[in-house]
Amino acid sequence: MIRLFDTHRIRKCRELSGRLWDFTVLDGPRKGEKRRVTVPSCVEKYPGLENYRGKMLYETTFEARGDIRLEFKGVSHFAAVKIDGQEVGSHYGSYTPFAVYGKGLAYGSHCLQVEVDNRFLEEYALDIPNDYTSYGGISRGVVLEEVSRLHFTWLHITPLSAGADGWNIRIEAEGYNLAEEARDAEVCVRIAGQEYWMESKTVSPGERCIWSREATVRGVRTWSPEDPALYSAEAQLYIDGKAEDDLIERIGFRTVQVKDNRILLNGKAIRIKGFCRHEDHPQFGCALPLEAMDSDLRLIRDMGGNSVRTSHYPNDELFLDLCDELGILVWEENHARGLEEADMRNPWFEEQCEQVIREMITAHYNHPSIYIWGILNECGSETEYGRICYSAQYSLIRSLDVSRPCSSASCKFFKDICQDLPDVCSWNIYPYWYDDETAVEKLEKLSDWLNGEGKGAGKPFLITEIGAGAVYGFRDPAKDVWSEERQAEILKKQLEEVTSFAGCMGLYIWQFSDVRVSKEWAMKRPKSRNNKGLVDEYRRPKLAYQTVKEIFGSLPDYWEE
Ligand code: ADA
Repeated sequence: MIRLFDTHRIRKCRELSGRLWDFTVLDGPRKGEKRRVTVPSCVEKYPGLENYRGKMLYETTFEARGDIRLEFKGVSHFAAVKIDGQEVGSHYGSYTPFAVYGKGLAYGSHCLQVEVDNRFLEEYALDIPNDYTSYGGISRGVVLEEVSRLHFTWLHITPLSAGADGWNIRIEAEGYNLAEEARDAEVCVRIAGQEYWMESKTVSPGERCIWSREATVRGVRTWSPEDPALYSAEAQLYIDGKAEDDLIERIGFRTVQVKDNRILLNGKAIRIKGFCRHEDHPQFGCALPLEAMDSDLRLIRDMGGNSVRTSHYPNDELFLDLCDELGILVWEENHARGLEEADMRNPWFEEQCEQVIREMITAHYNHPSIYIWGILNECGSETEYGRICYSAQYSLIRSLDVSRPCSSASCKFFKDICQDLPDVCSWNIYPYWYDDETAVEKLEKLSDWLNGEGKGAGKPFLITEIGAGAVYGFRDPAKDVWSEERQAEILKKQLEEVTSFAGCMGLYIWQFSDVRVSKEWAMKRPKSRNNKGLVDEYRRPKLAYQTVKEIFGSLPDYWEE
């Protein structure tokens, strides 16, 4: 399954995932071994390849004719794609979609080959041994589309404001012309039974062209966590009066603003009760099926959560579709965890970060659940070189989307020199776990500093990580380190202190579930897991689950006026 709604009525599409592909190991002692594997999936889930790092080949066949567009929702982490033996494109970046084209295919069966590489190499700057697992494989869906020569590549709807006549929006659509000659086209977008025509444009060969206008949509409900009302926006592209192509997006009408130290959702100050979540499961690696994603969200809801932080990379669109439907707010971030100045100086680093940001925002723009863009978790924000990267990436975000604030989770405290750059100041803190300072002491010091030398005055303040570890099933009256009792006790103190600190707009608990870590991290992590989950890797609740449920359950979703 690719999305929770149909994205086309006119364009012929089918899913190439959700079935078995041929798989060949290309490196290591099992080189040459062949198997049949499901796509999407992760190589680490194929018996005997649990620790595989290397190249691998995925192959399948498809029937099509003419021009095709293949969209890969996520390949971890490098993909080189061939159609009938011809290379048609390549892509680095596990967590964002990309498309390749096959032009003028003859009627019949065609061979698709995807060579995937999950090695840690200098040219893959964002993937290093880390406190989570960078899995390998075609880990998200694959779609085959038979496209007309001039076709849509994206459609963005920006809700601007709710007025007396309805919601004021901006509509933007991009078309791409594969033809050798120019094409004249008109675009019409239909939302909630209303039609919005855009001016006719001539699109030159090989050109990408953007249609844009503002409009008012009448009679629609506002999207909110309490009433996550969704609507389709259907764009059609007309050539000589005939609809040749279409693109359907699902949208919600809501605004996000930052004002007077608060984050306003539809004008009301939202209180974040959130969880950081990795895409990780012992049975599926990062390729969680829909049902497992949904059940994670149900647990988050059960604990009283109203938000998820997609630490530390953009998430599967199916997960975001679920959040849209369930009214769960999302902090979505680019792919980078703990990359210090030396990592940021990798010649590929900045370009690859910017590519993730561009692909993430282009693909996920319409999700009403995403209320903030995050970048560079715990990277080198205390260094001059780091500041150049932070600054460039915030500028890029603002050039692509002015309708959401942006932020970055920092652990650099008083050394951080980047807090004047984001819209929201966000901190990862672990009181009573990594140090003995109380949460209140930390928050007071940080907030005083931000209001002065730290240059974050007037901005909302969020805790983006807080938590403690426990090994599931280790019960211990002495409350020793890694016991469930200790984790529950620490979480209670942390949450009570943070939620009673009026200057803090909310918090994200680190983390929803235990996750597998790279072997280089295993000595610091019992069972080779980051054990700060409120549920273990199989989603079995630890004692702290109930503690969090009681505290989150007693707090309203909005701050009083
Ligand atoms: C950091 C980091 C997380 C995780 C956490 C921990 O704050 O952002 O990815 O590693 O620490 O468990 O220590």
